[in-house]
Amino acid sequence: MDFEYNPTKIWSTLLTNRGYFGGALVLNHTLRKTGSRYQLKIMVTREVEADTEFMEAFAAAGIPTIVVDKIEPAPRDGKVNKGTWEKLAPWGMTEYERIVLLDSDQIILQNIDDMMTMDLPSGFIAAAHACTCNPRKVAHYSKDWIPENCGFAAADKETGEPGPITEQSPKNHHLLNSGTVILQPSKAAYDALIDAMNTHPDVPKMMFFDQDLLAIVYRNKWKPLPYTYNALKPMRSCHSDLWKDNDVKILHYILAKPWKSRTYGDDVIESTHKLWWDYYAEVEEQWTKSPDADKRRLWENVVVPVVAQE
Ligand SMILES: [Mn+2]
Repeated sequence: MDFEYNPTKIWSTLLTNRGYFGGALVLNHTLRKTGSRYQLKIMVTREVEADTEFMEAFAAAGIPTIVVDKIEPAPRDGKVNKGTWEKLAPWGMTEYERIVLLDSDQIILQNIDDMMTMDLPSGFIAAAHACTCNPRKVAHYSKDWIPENCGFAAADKETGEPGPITEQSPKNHHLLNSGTVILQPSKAAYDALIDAMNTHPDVPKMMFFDQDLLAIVYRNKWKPLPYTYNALKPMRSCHSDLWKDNDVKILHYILAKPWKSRTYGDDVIESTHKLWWDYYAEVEEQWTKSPDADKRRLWENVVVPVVAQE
């Protein structure tokens, strides 16, 4: 390594089990490949920490881990809405000046280090809108998830810049996707989030957990990022007038995960899986041709079982 990573600013993603590990390796690979000066540290749950072989695989990958305690809302009527609430943990990591949360089903196509220095008002987060077009007509999504109400409908088709969020905006314009989030940790911000998680009346019916909570707590306090920082793969079709392949910095494989199948459709959306598999092949080569027998064993035991082999 000919440089030291900036110790005060990191990329982070959450893993709760082995299932997304192939994704996380490809994410890390693409961060390195696009020359980031910042390090990815993976948040792992206590369950992951107890999986010795899995933890060996992180070490073999050269990816530091941060163990996070369980985070879940207080029970309401005896029921707990279980979900990815540990994605809120970084707000409490005040040893860092800035953390950029990424999802392990994302890949980085262009250097994104500008996210580490991008201007962010105190008390704000930055994220891209949620796409509420619901092109697949997922039945349990809200009835007002139709293209006319989507936040990306207000984006500038030429520049890709998001439209302003105002009180006149349709209510979906206040929704964000938490696959990419820029945040500045602070005890007060963390406490406010945890308090909202434990007390806000909407929490029991939240389908997207941290994402839904962030949209409420940070309403009018989040800076919309261009779609290029969190390009949701279906948008290549439902926002084809906005999407430019060459502008995409972060591609987000929401819904069907590329690692679940080596075959995929040749349509506008699923054909994006080829990119993931191309980068995966590079990671595979590094591990399977490694002189380190332990690394080759870990590949077989930890990665191969969670990535489609045909
Ligand atoms: Mn995701």
